[in-house]
Amino acid sequence: MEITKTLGEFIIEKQAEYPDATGELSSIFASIRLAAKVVHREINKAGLADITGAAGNENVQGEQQQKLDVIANDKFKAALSARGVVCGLASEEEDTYVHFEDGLCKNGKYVVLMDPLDGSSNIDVNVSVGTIFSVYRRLSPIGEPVTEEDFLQPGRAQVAAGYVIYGSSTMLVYSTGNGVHGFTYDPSLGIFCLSHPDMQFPSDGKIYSVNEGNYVHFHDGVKQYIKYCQVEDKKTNRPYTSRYIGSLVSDFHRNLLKGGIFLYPASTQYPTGKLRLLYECNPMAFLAEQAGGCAIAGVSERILDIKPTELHQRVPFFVGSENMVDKLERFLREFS
Ligand code: AHM
Ligand code: MG
Repeated sequence: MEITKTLGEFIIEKQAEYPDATGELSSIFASIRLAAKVVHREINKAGLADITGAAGNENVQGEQQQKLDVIANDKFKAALSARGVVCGLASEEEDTYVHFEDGLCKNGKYVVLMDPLDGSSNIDVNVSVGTIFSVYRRLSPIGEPVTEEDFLQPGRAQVAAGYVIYGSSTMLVYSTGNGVHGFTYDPSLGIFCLSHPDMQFPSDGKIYSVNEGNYVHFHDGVKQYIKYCQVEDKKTNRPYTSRYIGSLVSDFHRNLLKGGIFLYPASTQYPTGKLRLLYECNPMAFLAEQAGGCAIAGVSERILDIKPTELHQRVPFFVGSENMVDKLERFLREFS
């Protein structure tokens, strides 16, 4: 890969387009970039845990080995609290939101919500996982402690969102509301390089991603749509291909590049869906819409318009290529 631009250079260049920019958002990206590198390093030696001591066991120094999702949470929290720009964090790994009280942080304008290591059950079997993040401007007055309201904003209010995929390569993909850009990590140089400028969801695709093992638990509209994906029809390129990794970031990333739809519907097991609105669905929906795709929770229910009511709220989640999501929505409407 020819290195044209690093993530740091790209962010500075973008910042220059906004004369009033203070550099605070760039500073948040610097924190995320740094923590992502550390997590990349930890994930890549995860297999060694079996040799050096698995999570929950003691290592040779007599210290407890931490699980990787806890490590990732700690690394991102430390990086984000170090620069005085973020005043609070809500994470899938924390029971409630964290207020960064120290020094400059209380004057920070932003809150960050994240899933530090999504799909972490896949680590033991060497399958890709990801970090998902989302940035909002705080609503509470600067200088005061953050409140839950700062975190319960609709996804539409996101200032930035993105993910890091720890896959065959590690990549950081993000948007600040001006398109979606992807950077591939070169571990030998320790830098993220612009590799996927202005990513666009193909408007159509032929991949559907869903845990079909749960088929019997789905509602009729979803069942009928899955059948539609499987029926042969040359004009519409069906049957579609089924691809499901079980790591949201990886399933989303593949569909973004190739065109497709990801479904995590409500079911009898998960009556309101499994995925978390604030840490998983909102950031992915923001990226999807920025890339010309769609994200809905149901008929006429765009993810980004939902007003959250609790931090760990779950919602049904359908995201992907515009025409595929439209088609699904028609099935949901017809068979509701
Ligand atoms: P996690 O946050 O506990 O890792 O769970 C989220 C993951 C997503 O990455 C993935 O899309 C989904 O759970 C897979 O769930 P299932 O195994 O039920 O198909
Ligand atoms: Mg998760």
